[in-house]
Amino acid sequence: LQLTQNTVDQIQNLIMNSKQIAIISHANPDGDAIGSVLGLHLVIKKLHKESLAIVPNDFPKFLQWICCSEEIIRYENDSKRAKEYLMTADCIFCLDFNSLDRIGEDMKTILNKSGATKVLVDHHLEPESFADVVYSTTETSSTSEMVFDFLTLSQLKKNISKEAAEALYVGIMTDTGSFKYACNNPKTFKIAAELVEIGIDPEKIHQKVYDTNSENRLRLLGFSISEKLVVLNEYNTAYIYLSKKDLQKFKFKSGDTEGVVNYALSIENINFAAIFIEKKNVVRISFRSKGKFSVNTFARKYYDGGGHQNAAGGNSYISLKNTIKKFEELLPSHKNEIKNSLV
Ligand SMILES: [Mn+2]
Repeated sequence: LQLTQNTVDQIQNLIMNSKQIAIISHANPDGDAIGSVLGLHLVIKKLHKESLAIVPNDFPKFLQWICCSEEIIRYENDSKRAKEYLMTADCIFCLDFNSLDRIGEDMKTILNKSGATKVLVDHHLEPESFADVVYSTTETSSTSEMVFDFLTLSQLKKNISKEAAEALYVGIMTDTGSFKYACNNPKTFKIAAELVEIGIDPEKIHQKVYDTNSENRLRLLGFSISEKLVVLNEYNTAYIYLSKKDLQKFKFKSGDTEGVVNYALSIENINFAAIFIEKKNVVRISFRSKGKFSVNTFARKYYDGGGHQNAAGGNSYISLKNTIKKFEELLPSHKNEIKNSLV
């Protein structure tokens, strides 16, 4: 499922020959979801083609400065318009997700009903086979990088404006934790350099994404580390847990817990980290690891989730307390794997 010239041509033909193009991404969109969607959306708009970007629900404020982000439809708030568009679209780009479960029940139903040609561009492991054209690889930093890849190999590259380049840079920057992980490939840096050549200002983008903490968010981070961090040295594991009450106390907004789990992983000799966040009817869990220990496998096996080898997510439908209890009970059987993850 690597990118071949044939796939590139297919994608280019779809863009050029479609009257109505939809671009969608996963629920709780992150920087790469919004960055890849807007990067492609801006290129298609520049071609004077009709494009509508749709995501299941709201996305954080630190992504809302990106050009045309105000045009993105949240399915949750505007389902009628989104539904109509998806049903009549010629082509739907599905960016940055490997399973239709990631877009929610309602959007999933519409996507299955729509007669549009579906194109999947994604860097998660084991993609479901719902798309007609697939560009899937894990050998990349991000979906934004993959969008740049196929635009570069097509004749559409010249349509990447400074604004589109900014969007794609946000995706690459956020999915690599500012070039900290998932960027061992020189190509990622070459693309970043090309985006700078197009005219983006990386320093400004970094500030806009990372230096926009609310006071509440920063205090929630402090609280998470000082009060809600559990370190299990015996298992080279650390986790943070936040209850609904904790979140309310700090007036939680979507995106506020983004990256918090990485602080648990940053402890010396900790190879496995998790954060448990109590939501309405579910405990959302994010996993991170250093080295070989696959949190993708772990999340798939126990938490109806998945993602990447070193970053994955899942859900638990029992109480927060029992979720943590169950998690701690799983650790002994993975003790050596976690311990030797970096060996
Ligand atoms: Mn991504």
